[in-house]
Amino acid sequence: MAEESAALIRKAGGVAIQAPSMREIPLAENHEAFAFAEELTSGTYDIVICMTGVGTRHLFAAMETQTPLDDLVAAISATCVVARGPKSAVALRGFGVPIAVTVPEPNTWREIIAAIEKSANGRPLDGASVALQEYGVANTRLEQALRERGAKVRTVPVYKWALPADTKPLRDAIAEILARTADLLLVTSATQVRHLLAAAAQDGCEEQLRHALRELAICSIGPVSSESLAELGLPPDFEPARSKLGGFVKEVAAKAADLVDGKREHLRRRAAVVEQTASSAQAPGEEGLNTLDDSPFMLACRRKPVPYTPVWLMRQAGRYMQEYREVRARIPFIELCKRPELAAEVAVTAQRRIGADAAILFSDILLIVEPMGLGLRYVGGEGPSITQTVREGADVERLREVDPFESLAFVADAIRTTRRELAADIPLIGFSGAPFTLASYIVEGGGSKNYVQTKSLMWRDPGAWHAMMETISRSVARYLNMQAEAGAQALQIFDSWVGCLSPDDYRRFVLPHTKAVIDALTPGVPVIHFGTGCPTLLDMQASCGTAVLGADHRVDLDAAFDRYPGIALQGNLDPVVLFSSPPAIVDATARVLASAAGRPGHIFNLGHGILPATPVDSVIALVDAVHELSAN
Ligand code: 1CP
Repeated sequence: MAEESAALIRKAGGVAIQAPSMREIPLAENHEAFAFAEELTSGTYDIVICMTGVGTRHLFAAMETQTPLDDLVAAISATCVVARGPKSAVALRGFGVPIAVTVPEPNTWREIIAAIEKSANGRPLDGASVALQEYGVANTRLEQALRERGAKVRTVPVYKWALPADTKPLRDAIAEILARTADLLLVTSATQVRHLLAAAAQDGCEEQLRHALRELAICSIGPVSSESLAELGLPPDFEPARSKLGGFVKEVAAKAADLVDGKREHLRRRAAVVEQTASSAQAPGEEGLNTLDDSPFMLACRRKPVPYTPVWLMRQAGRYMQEYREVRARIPFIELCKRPELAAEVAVTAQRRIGADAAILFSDILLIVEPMGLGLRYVGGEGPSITQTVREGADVERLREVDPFESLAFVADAIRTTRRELAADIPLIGFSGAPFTLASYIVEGGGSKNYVQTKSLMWRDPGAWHAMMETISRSVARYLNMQAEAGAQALQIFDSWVGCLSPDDYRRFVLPHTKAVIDALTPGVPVIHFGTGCPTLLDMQASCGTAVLGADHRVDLDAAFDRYPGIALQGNLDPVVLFSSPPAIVDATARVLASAAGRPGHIFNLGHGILPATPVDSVIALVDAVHELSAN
């Protein structure tokens, strides 16, 4: 419909840059499908997993160009056929294929594995030969889970669309977008945008293109492409009332000026906020009140006077809270992190319930290890467990640097959703693990007591250690910048386990990397550098260029304020105080506030996260006490 769309745009007074981005792959070119058909009819497979309805139909259509449909249906019916969801089930039934296993909601790899293992008609996975139909996205997690259980897996990637044979018009369009000559992007299918990004990636300019695209007013024809755009980190600015091409272009034309102005205004305001935070010279309220920027938490990050001491608590959304446990009873932890609307609900509910002055993104520091090429599981809903750990130099080489826009887009989405649902004056904190704490998980494979593997690698092979830390640091910096861009007002770096190191080892093996991360972060977005159990490292942590330093309960807050005059401090009530009694909680809170002595730049927090057995009433009492005792 390129010509028709261009004509409509011109008719409405616009200039159309036409860039065909999709080529239909003829059915007869699907060689993967033919190879699969041959194996299928010769009885190679025990189990066939159909992931999507469209993909299943497309696979059959392609195979049918070479093999009679009856033979295909007979061959697949002789295997244990698994339908991932209702759509693939409908497609399979359409061909008359009996389904041995149907997978319950939410249809993730976990349910697929569990359904196969539970099914009476199912075959054991150990030693089974499994074919996995793919369409659009690879299912690495499922593939890995099948292999871990002893299955032989063959993926059958069958696609309908490829990049056009001639990509010159697409590349020309990319050049125009990069040169900022375009104002609006009209999207009628998400595949177009995927291909646009893929073409840019081939030319090594994907990141620049993403930046430029965020400056355009993005118009999406309907909810399906809007959802995919949001997943790609490019949420649309406009969607028409009806998903019809003519009406779409007409509505965009009518609103074009407003859309473009609105986007420019949004970018201008963002830049102003960043600048204002960076300079921190301006008194609040001078240039119109910015509720977020003038919230007590943000003022404290910049060491400005506050009406009362802001407080939030590490792990404020967690197992100590009934509301959280209810959500968790239904949904595995990783799924919860990957579903933006649920992650937002959990984060916002916790902030409101306890009355905290900031919310923290609901996620986990370990999600970044999956796109690095490692496996991640939370065993028994508790401690994390990582497979394919790094133990030596050769392992470091296969550690992948993360493109967060690609593989952690759900985090950006969770930030946008949470930001939308939070009150206008409640800042949202994004976060990541610090390079050392992440390295400790990547090497040990989980939590650790003595960090034997981590320290051994560090001392035995400093070259491999630094290479690993560099890969992690670059990934962390990009990840945090993505979070800031998605709408996080501040960024916390958790170095939870760094206290196991001597000052000399910290200086040699960790400090340069953490500093590199902080140096690479978007200027003007305050960074909170947190460690625990590491009072002897505090000077070096303070030297990394952070706006806010985490101080745990082992630190004398009064002395720390004097020692780091240019830095805000966050802390530092012992989390175990919350198990004592209401008067004892108030007393301990008053003591922490007294050691801060009303100096600007104090953010009240615990020394470490809220423990799971903490009574929620104690947490609420603590927040109230901070507000009441510190109010001017
Ligand atoms: O409100 C919030 O703070 C929730 C968001 C959040 C954050 C900031 C979670 C959810 N995890 C984290 C950070 C995190 N994760 C850290 C740094 C903070 C700290 O030092 O406490 C660390 C070390 C992790 C790793 C991790 N994830 C652990 C520790 C295990 C160990 O001993 O190595 C655990 C238990 C998790 C799982 C997890 N993460 C978050 C929650 C709510 C949970 C529990 C999962 C469940 O519901 O069962």
